[in-house]
Amino acid sequence: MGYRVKTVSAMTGIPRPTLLAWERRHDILEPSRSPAGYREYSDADVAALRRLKALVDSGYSIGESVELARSASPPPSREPVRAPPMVVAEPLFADHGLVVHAILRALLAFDRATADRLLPKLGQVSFAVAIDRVFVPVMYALAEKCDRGEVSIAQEHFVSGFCREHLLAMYHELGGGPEGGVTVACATPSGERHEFGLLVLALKLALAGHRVLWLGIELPTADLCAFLAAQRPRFLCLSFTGPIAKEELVRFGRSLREGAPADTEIVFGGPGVHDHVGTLAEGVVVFGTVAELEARVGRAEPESWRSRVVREPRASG
Ligand code: B12
Repeated sequence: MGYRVKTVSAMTGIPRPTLLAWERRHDILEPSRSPAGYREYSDADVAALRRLKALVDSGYSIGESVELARSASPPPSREPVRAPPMVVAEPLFADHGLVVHAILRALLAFDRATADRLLPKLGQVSFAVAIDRVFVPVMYALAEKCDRGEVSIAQEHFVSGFCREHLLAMYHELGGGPEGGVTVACATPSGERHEFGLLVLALKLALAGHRVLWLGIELPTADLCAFLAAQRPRFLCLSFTGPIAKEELVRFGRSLREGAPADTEIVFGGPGVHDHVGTLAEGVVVFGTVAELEARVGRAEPESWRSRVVREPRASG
């Protein structure tokens, strides 16, 4: 025994005519019929309709929602399925997992058009949500596939290039964060081309109101030192993905320290230096997480205040 259309409409919040139109036009469900010919919906049908409704509420057209649900779900079983207990209210964008899966799937097939079509809906969520719930999960899902040897180099470049492009567009839109905030320069050292983690970090700092100078990848040490001496940022953040021995890291930290102004804190982080978390030398520290770094930068005094203190003439006595 299943649910009648009126009940399903009340359970899902989809008006009866809309539900019947979706069913007719998009071939989404095939409810069974009672002996008297009435439609009868199963728990699985109700669950599927709820997912579609959540996607439509998030801004997708019904056609896109159906495409998303199809690309992310296993083929529907003909057997009646016991659905999980009902959830009364679906939070907005509840189905971001579907979006992540569908975007990755499209990109792995080099189908940028579909991935782009799915992304504009992100206009409805904040940058922070887009980073944490879409781009980072897409990259972690790619990383897992990479580690299992399931993706080609071309696929890896295509997916990471797509994410990088969108994150850099966010950085551009934020203007690198407000003038007068604590200045944080971000780069990777020579030989390190992985920049995605650093980009995430840079965006989070800019979103938190700090001033981020994005220097990009593979900065030679001498150029970094010249930059630090001239620009005097409050923090320099370097990201390491490839592993590096502690002694070498300490040596590198010290050489940067010698070339940097005394009030620039040097911060290292990333998977390559996770084993060395802690203070490496005076003014050189390895942080394990972006949150720790955010907390540290948050405690530093704003640049505008610092420059006032430095530049304001002293009252003569
Ligand atoms: C994407 C990718 C690439 C892209 C990078 C694109 C780009 N523009 O960034 C490209 C194609 C360029 C690339 C190249 C290579 N890659 Co690669 N790559 C990856 C992949 C799939 C994902 C990495 C990623 O972006 N992760 C997602 C981010 C969000 O995570 P994350 O970096 O850890 O960052 C988080 C934290 O660590 C932290 N964090 C990061 N930095 C910092 C800094 C500070 C200060 C703080 C506080 C925190 C912090 O914040 C982030 C958010 O939480 C990984 C797979 C894997 N398992 O990781 C391989 C992987 C990292 N690559 C690997 C290798 C070997 C290479 C190559 C050498 C391959 C080759 N033979 O050419 C090259 C060259 C690398 C080089 N010279 O630097 C290996 C590294 C193995 C190792 N331990 O050395 C991995 C693990 C793949 C594997 N299983 O073999 N790669």
